[in-house]
Amino acid sequence: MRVSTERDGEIAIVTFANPPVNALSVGTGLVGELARVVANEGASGARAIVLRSDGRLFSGGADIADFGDDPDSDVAGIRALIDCVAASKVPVVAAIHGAALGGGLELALAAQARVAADSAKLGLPEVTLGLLPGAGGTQRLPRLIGADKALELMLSGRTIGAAQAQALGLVDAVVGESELPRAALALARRLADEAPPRTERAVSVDAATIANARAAEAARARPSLARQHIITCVEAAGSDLRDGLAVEARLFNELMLSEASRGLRHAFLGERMVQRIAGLDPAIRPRRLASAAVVGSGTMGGGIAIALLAAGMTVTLIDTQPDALARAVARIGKTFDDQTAKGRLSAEAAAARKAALSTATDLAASAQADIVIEAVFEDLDVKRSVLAGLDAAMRPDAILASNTSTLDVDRLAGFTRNPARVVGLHFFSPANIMRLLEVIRGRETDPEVLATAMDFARRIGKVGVLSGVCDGFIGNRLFEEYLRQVWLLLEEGALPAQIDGALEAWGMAMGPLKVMDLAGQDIGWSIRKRRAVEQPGRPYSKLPDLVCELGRFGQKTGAGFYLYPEGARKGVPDPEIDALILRHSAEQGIERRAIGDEEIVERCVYALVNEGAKVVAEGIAQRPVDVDMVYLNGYGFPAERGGPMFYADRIGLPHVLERIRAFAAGREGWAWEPAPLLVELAAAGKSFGTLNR
Ligand code: T1G
Repeated sequence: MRVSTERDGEIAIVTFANPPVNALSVGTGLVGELARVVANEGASGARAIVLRSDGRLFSGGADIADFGDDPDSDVAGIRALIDCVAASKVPVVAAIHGAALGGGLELALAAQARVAADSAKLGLPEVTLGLLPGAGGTQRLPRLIGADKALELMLSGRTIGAAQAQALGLVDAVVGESELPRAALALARRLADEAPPRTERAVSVDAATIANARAAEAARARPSLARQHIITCVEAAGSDLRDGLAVEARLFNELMLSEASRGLRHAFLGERMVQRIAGLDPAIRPRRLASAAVVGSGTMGGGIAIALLAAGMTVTLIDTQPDALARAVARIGKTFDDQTAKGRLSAEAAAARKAALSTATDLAASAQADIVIEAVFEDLDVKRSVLAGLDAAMRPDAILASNTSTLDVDRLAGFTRNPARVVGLHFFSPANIMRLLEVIRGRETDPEVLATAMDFARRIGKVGVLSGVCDGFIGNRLFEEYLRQVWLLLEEGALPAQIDGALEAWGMAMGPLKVMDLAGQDIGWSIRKRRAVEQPGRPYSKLPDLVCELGRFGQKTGAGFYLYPEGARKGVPDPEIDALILRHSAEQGIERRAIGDEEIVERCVYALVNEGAKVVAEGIAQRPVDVDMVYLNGYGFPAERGGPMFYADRIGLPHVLERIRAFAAGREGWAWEPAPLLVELAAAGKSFGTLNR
């Protein structure tokens, strides 16, 4: 980190730097040093100050990696810096390039004026971290752009461009990036000459605005404490600035220590941590992939093509069935046209994406692609034929990826002459929407191919998580144990609506029975049949098979564990299924009992934790945080709880272990074997987080 100052005549130019995003770090001393330099320049003859930073953006805000358990040590220093800028005896002009976000924008708000490069982005995204702008933003932004617009920006956490910021009155001038230094100096000189009064403007806050915002928040499915507190802070902005700042600081500190914010901050940092491949030679640089071929134009292949086209790649969609290709091309085009209709994508951009798509019916069309992704039917013989054909047709240096979700990537690689270039890319359906992408490392996958695949994941807007080869990789392997508890709970006394209701009330986006009805119960059925052959010793409940044997595969057949009248997407409980479950319990000789929601949640969530500890110990997942990112981005685990492993840390591993042992006395043959890693960490008083490096 570095703070420097230079003079241009009587104007001081103060520059700070803290790569990679100029986070306002208290721990490294940046914030304290910057405050000292600004105060010193203001008191030693400079007639005005230009405040700028080096690097690719002005500042990404407070250093959330720094945050501990003491808000005052983490943010009070930023508030002191911002007070120093606001109280400067000479005018301060903030020169904003790249982005000014969170505390970075709050720093700029304390300046007397702001000049932005035309490419700059500005925003107060704290709410996405379960926080609120805690360094004056809730008080100064309303004074600058009005309470209504300020409230909308802080409640949404969205960023805006420089032009929109100028239209709102958030910045005073917008110039080309190369013009920024000169424009900032000119404005600083003008302010030095005019010496306008440094009074903090007042703002009128309309009571109806506050009341409406509160009502809208209360009506949300999941009201957020952060949003409620932002509304309270904006209400306080109508009073004296000092009082408002005191309200903001108090509510910020409360949020910073909240479980929800801890989980959301873990989710933010974790998404970036999992991009790192432990032990990868730093000299290995990922290749930039510009062209792709996707083989198979079904739901997955079409979704993958949309994701790649949206990332600016050219895509050749290959399928032996011309009518399937035609349907896929129509679906892809409609996806972009719908985005244009909603104002989310310009007509030009939509046209460019559609133009970047071509089709073919022969694998030879993959010859020029940088990467080829097969998304054909999940059958070993079909995969063998397609992979061998691609291996012969592709460029020797091109990457060959399989979208398989259940097959052994090493076995698939064995169908080619060059297994080193084979990697698994397990997309989640719908592939153009779901953010998770499991990158499956084969035994022989070349490290450069891995690095390129992880970088590719980031470039197409996915959260790439590296997984080793095992049945189900990370996500579905844990999901199997989660479902195992669901079947047991149904046999022991719970019913579908109670299980789904308990887990959704806890925060899961969708209950497991609904998930399986949506995905298709037949998918689970075929996996259980395969596993019954491959792993005969593994106990399985017959209950889901009984439902499948009735041809009840879920939404797609109008009935699964729920009924879907007239193809409705929202299922309704079916007394027939309840009766089937009760009959099944009786046939198993199980005396059903009332099961509380808490037990349902503990058994299902701790099943994820326990299996997560096993996949980490086996090296299938690199770190516990990788398991968290899989569940947050692919399985609807509530972000406020940070993921299974983070959640277990927050509960305390000794307690989690104790509860698993209590459940382990369950049914014969279904005993839970607590994961050795969980036992070891609990005994040592450590957390899973200590393994996240
Ligand atoms: N704190 C700590 N580390 C951060 C960070 C931050 N605010 N922002 C980014 N990083 C790290 C990130 O983890 C990654 O680390 C590297 O920087 C590059 O990030 C007082 C309390 C700025 C738009 O919410 O939106 O201010 O993996 O890959 O794609 O009221 O980062 O390299 O080790 O995302 O170019 C509010 C969060 C904080 C903005 C850059 N600010 N950051 O995107 O790079 S709370 C935010 C971003 C606050 C005040 C409150 C983006 C970016 P590593 P990256 P990028």
